[in-house]
Amino acid sequence: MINTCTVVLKYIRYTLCFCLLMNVVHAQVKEQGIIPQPYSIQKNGEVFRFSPAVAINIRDGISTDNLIFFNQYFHQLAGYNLSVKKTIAPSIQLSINSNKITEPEGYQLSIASKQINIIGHDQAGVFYGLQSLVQLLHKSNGKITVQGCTIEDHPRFAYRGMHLDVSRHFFKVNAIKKWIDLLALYKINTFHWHLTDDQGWRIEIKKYPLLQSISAYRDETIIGHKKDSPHRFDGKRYGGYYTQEEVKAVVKYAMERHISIIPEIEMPGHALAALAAYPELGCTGGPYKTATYWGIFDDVYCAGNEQTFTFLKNVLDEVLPLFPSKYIHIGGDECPKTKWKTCPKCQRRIKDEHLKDEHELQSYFIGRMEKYLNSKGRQIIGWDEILEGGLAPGATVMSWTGEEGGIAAAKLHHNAIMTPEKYVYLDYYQSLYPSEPLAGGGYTPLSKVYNYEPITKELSGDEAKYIKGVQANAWSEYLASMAQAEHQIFPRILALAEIGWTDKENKSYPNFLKRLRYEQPLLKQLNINLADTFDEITDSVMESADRQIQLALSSTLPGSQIYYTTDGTTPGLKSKKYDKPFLISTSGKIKAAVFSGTKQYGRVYEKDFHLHKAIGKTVTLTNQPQGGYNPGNTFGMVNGVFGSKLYNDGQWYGFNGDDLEAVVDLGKAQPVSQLGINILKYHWQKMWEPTLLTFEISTDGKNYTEVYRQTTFNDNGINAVRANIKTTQARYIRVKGTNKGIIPPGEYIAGAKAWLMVDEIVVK
Ligand code: TNX
Repeated sequence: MINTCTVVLKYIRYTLCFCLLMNVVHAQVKEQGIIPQPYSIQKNGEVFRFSPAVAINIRDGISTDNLIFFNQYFHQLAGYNLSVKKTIAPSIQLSINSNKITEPEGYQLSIASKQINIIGHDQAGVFYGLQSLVQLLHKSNGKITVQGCTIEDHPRFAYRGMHLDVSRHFFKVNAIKKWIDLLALYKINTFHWHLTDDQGWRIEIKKYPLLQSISAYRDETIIGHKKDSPHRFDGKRYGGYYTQEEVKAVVKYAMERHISIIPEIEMPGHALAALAAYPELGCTGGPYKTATYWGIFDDVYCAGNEQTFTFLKNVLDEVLPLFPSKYIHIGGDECPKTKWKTCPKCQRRIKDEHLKDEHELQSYFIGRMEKYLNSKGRQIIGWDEILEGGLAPGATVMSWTGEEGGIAAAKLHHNAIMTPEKYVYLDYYQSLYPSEPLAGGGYTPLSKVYNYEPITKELSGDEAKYIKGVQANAWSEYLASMAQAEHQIFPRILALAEIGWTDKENKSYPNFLKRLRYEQPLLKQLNINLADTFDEITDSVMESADRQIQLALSSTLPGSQIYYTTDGTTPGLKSKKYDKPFLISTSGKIKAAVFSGTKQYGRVYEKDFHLHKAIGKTVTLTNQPQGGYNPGNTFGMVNGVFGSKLYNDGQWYGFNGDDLEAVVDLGKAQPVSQLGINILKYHWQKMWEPTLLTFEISTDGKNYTEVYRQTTFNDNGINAVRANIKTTQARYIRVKGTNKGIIPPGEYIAGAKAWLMVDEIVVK
C-alpha cells in the first residue's frame, strides 16, 4: 500500500517536474525561422547568450553602416548596446571573403556558444548575415539568446524589388525610412519610388516651381471605390512633395541598407498633375487639373511638342544627381492615344518621323528619352507597354499586365523584371471577407503571391537569365495612411521576398507560414500593422458525385478546428464540427469559425447559398470563357453561389469580345416561372453589360420561344436580372447576351475588347 502510494507520488512529482521543465524549455527554444528561407541551415544544438560583454568585432574594410539596423533593433530588444571593438571575448565577428563566399550578396552565418561569425561575399552579404541574425534573436526572461547553427545563403535573383506609389497618397520621409528598414530586413534590395502621377507630383524640381505649388496638390480626393458611381469627394485639398534635400537623405539612408532606389518619372501618360501646372505640354493646351480620382486619363504629354522633351530633360537633369541608381524608370504605361490622334503636332511628328501610328509615336517618345538617359550613363526601365511599337534598344521591361511582356522582352534579349498584377499587386484584396478594408483590384491571397514563379516554362535556359528578378507593387489609391499600407502589404511582402531570394526547390508554403507565425513578435516589436488573418477559413464549392453542392472549408492554422452553423447563428465550440465537405441542400447562410483550443482565430466566415431548379444541371456554352475568368467548368454557373463584387473571386465567367450563349438542360420538362442571371458591369475594369440579353425556353432543345429581353442595365456593379414569366413547362433554357464588342471612344480603354461577365443562371 505504502509502496504504491510512493510510486504514484513519485510519478506525479516526476510528471510535474517534467511538465515544468518542458514549459521552461519550450519558452527558451524559439524555433528558428528566417524569411526569406536561406539556402541551407544546419543546427548544432549550441546556444549563444548575449550580455553587455559581447562585442562586435569588425575586420578591416567592413562598413559600420551594416550595423545600423542590427544595433538599433538589438538595443530596442535588449535595452543595452553592444560595443564595437577588437576582442577575443564572446563576440560577433564580421568579415568579407569573396573567395570563400562566391555568390554576390551571399554570406555564411555560424553561431556557436562563444562566437557568432558572419563572412560575407561583400558588404551586402555581411549586412544580410546580420539581418538573418536579427530574425533569430530570442528574448526570454530578459535574456537574449540565439540557437547555434550554420547558415549558407545567397539570393536567387539579383533584383528583388518593392514599389510604393506616393502620388495617389503621400507618405512622409520618416514613413519611407521605416519602409526601407523593412525592405532591408527581408533582403529586398531595390525600392521603386513612384514619384509622379495624375494625382500628384511629389519631387521638387527647382527649375519648375509650379510643380511644387500646383502639381503637388489636388483640390480633393474621391471617397470610396473608383467603381462606385456617382463619385463622391471629400472636399479637402491634399498633397505634399519631397524636397531635394529630403530625397538625398532617403537615398543615403537606403544605400546604407544596401537598397538602391529607382525613381519613376512617368511619361507620356499619367501626367495630369504636371499638365495642370504647365498646360502647354498637353495636346489641347488645357486647362487641366490635378486628378481627384483614380483611373487613366486621356490628357497626356504632347509627343509633337518640342517643349515636352525640353521639360522632361530638364526634370531629369535635376533628378539624376539625386539618384545614383543605374536605372531610371520612365513609366510608359496606360497612355491613351486619344488626344494624339487628333493633335496636329502629334500627327505632324508621325509624318515627319515616318511613324506608322500612335503606338510608334509612343515608341519614338520613349526611344528619345532613352537616348537622353543613356547619354547620361543611365539605363531605362519601363512598364510593359513600352513594347508597343518597338522596344527602345537597351530598355528593361517591367512586366505588369501579365507575364507576356517579360517573356517577350527576354526573348528579345532584353532584361525584364516580373511584376504581374495578378500575383504581386499588393494593393489588391488579400481575403474575400466582406470586412476586408477597401482595396484596388482583385483577390490576391498570400498563398497566390507565395506560389508565383517568375521563370515561366516559355523561357529557355538562355532566355531565362534575362529575367533579373521580381517586384511587388503597392499602388496607393486606397492606402491613405502608412498603417493602412502596412496592413495591405504585410505579410504579402514577405512572400515576395522569398520569391526573390529563395531557390525554388527550397520554397514551401506550409513551412513559410510556420516561419511567418514565428515572425509575428518581431513585426509587432517593429510596430508593423500586420494583417494576421492569413490562417482564416478559405472555401471551395464543389460538385458532389450526384451533382449536388458541397462546401469544403479549410484553415492553415495548425491543430485548429472549424465549427459551423447553417441557421445563421454565430458559430462557437458547441456548433457542428467540420470534418469533411458537406452537402448544401437548402438556401441560406453558412457561418464558420476557426478555433485553436477554445480561442477563436480571425473573423467569422460567411457564405450565402441560393438554391434553384438549375443547380448542378448541364450547361452548354457556345463560346468559352477566357483567361482569368474561366473557372474551367460550367458548374460554377449553377452552383448556388453568386459572384461577388470581387471580380476574380472565381465565380465569374468572362467573355472577351464574345457573346454569351448558354443552354441549361434541366433533365426533364418542368414548370418554370422565373429566369435570372447576374451581370457584372464595371467599365473601369473593361466589363460591359450586354447590348441585349434574352431568355428562351424549349421542351425539345430545338424549338425555342423567347420569354424575356432586356437592353439596359443601370446598376454599376452587379446587375441581378430576375425575369418573372408566366409559368410554362420547359426543359431547356437558353440565355443569350450580346457582347458590347469594342469599347467605344471616350470610354476607359476605348478600342479594347469588352468583357461580358456573368454568373449563376437562376431557374425557379
Ligand atoms: C495600374 S500598374 C497602374 C497604376 C494603378 C494600378 C492599380 C501600372 C503600371 N499602372 O496606375 O495605380 O493599376 O492597381
